[in-house]
Amino acid sequence: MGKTYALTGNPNSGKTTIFNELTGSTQYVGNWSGVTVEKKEGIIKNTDIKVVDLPGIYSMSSTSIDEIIAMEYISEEHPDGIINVVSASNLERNLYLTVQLLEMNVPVTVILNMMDEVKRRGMNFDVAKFQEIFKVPVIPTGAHDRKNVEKVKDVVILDEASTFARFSYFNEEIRKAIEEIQKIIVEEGATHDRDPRWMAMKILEGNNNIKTELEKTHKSIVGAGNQLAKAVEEKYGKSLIQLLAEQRYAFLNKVTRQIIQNQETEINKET
Ligand code: GDP
Ligand code: K
Ligand code: MG
Repeated sequence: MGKTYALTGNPNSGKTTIFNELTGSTQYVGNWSGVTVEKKEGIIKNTDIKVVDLPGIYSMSSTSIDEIIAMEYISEEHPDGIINVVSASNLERNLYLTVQLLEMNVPVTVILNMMDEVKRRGMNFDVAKFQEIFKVPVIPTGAHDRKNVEKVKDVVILDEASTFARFSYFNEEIRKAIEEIQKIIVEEGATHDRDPRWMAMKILEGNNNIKTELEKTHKSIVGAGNQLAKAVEEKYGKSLIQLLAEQRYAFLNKVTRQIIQNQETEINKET
């Protein structure tokens, strides 16, 4: 059996364009089980690698059926790799999903799309810097230049999660809370092949899917999570979801400035 890669990205990042480029005419369209959301699959041309097109999403917060489908597919079906289509011309927002994929501790390859737009706007985009920060294979591409996309079949086969310092951008209190829950998750054997640190963060965040699952079998984990989350939320007067989002964005704002030097152009032209 060949490998299976999941294709993810924000709406409008060029996911469908890349999917068509990768798979040519080998596509199969169905529905995700139980819902009427379209599920597209295909085979990467001249390989036995399957690509599953996940719904376009901005984050992994499980606030929509699309986000739930994507999160559950990645955390439970264990694809061999994630191909994350990132719009280079809307970098900071697109990276908000990328860091959350990296937080899941799964192998990620980034297709940096819309590089023609970046060039057209006169932005100076440092691809090497991007690679250095996120420690993932990066394939830059754009309209009129799709040759690079073929490289996916070689590079995603790395099969290893990035050594990117996931969670390092959260403050110490939050990291400690995550560690504490992570310890209980491991002790209780509640991971079912998912990353325990990621699960701990999701529990603190109040993720309904994971909490509902653990309520049945590992009630004490949810209890401990609620208690820790409450303490942090009361101190800051904000929800954990909000705190995590703010701290991710503070980090992404900083690194986006390192990757794109003359970023004003991006901000001015963003709609
Ligand atoms: P999806 O929503 O992520 O599936 O994105 P699509 O593949 O539908 O692309 C959204 C729009 O961007 C379409 O009009 C595409 O033709 C266009 N597009 C896709 N890739 C590129 C690219 O690299 N450069 C430019 N300029 N436009 C692109
Ligand atoms: K568009
Ligand atoms: Mg699409």
